[in-house]
Amino acid sequence: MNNPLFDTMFAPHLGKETPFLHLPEGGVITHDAFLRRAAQLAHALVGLGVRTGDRVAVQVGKCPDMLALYAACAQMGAIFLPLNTAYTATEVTYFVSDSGAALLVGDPARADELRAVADGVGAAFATLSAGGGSLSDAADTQAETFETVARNVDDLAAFLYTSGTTGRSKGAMLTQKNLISNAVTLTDLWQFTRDDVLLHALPIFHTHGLFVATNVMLIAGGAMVFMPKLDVDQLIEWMPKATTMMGVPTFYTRLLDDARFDRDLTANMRLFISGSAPLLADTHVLFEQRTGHRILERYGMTETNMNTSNPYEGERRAGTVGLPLPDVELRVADAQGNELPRGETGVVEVRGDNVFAGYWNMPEKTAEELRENGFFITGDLGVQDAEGYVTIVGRGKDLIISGGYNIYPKELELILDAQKGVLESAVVGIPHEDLGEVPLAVLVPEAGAQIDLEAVKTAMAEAVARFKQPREYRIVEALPRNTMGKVQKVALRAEYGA
Ligand code: MLC
Ligand code: AMP
Repeated sequence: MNNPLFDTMFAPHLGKETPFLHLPEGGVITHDAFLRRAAQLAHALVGLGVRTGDRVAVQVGKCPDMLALYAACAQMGAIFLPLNTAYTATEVTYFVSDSGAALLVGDPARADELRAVADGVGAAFATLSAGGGSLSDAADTQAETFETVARNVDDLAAFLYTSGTTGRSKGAMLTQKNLISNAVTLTDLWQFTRDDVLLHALPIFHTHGLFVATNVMLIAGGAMVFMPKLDVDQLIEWMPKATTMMGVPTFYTRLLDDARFDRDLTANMRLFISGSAPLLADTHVLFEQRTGHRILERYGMTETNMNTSNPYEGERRAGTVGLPLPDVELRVADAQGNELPRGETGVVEVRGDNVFAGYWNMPEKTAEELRENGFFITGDLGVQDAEGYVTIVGRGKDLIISGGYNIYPKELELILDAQKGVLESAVVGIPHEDLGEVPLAVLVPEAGAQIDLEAVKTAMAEAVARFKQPREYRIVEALPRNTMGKVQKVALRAEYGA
């Protein structure tokens, strides 16, 4: 194959007038039309000076052209780097600068702010949105075919930034092989075919919405109802015309909160898949009682794509993330990497074609998490039972997952510690009915100082996306510490969690 990613996922659909994207606001984009658009965008990227191997950073709202930009990058061998639309200019500056992106594509509504970001780090800038933008306009007049650039399975296809326990985000480098192998495995395991219609209400800047949902549908040749965001009314309207859905647990709890969501409404559906955060066993049970469907839970992460899945045909066990995928080796190990016997709790490690190539420009971070023998240390604590089912029992890494978005306390603590009057801080996740967890900040004032909480919140809002900002603040005299002097987050969670 010339370009394995493009040739596996996209090229087979050339000339096919079958529906690919159903747009809830009206209209359908066929597979062929989508690919013709991708070719136009590839020409437009070349026109902006983007070359094979360059990073293309994209922070735009979910729209067909953004997805076509992913296909365009694949066809021309550029590295697609999607960014959460909630990120502030400060956050985007870091990603564009750290990745050395050649181009930043931003939303026209934030053009001034984002152009300044690009200018500041020497990247080109263009706009794109559902309503158009300079990149869309440039693409409109281009040829609808593009000569696919030859690539290798080990060439990089995408960067996804993932925050870290040190507070500094790391660019996870994903190769063509990583994406292809996982998508092929999942399509087969979950029995996706060209007859499937997937309800797609996830963002497309993360693994879940982009690589799990979209890549699987591309391999299968099916269609997606391409919704801009989660909207329960829209899901309910489209459910009778769809066959499958993928979502984070919040999708399922919100559907269950709606009386219209029942057995009749889901009669045409064959599969509901959940992941990115723990699905409560209660939600699983309630869902089955209401609809007769057992949610299929799977487990993965940015660096590895998907690692485990409950079976399609066998028993889907509530509270577990299922079995290791057919081509993924999974072991539960101690901190030194010694494999533990089945039934014992330890750190989940995985190895296979799904595992990323390392963190961009961070060889020491890569070496900390990726063993020489190829096993990636997920940082998740798990246990595997005699039949192979894996249960994630906690996290060895200090991480909060809110509505499927990751929040690393360290990133927030560094900001809080730098505020006037703050001696030190700790951020912990507290339970939240809708989002699973949300961050709470505990602040200790310097001796004799007053903390101006409004000023702290303003500084936080300037620095990080809204979803990361602590929902609550507490000011205390001292943080609980163990005898080693380490802050006891367990104690803080116990105190404030209720
Ligand atoms: C939105 N808000 C959130 C939030 N999403 N706050 C905390 N956590 C979140 N996840 C805030 C906004 O800032 C805003 O704040 C308010 O909520 C309303 O915004 P919204 O956009 O209208 O929210 P809503 O549509 O309700 O979004 C919630 C959500 C969404 C859960 C539907 O966050 C979502 O689609 N999450 C999916 C994330 C995902 O795809 N994760 C996969 C990662 S990949 P205010 O104060 O301004 O009102 C991965 C690997 C794997 O983890 O295994 O899949
Ligand atoms: P991310 O870094 O955004 O890719 O998030 C990956 C993390 O999400 C994993 O390391 C897990 O902690 C968590 N995760 C993903 N899927 C599940 C799941 N089904 N159950 C529990 N945790 C999950």
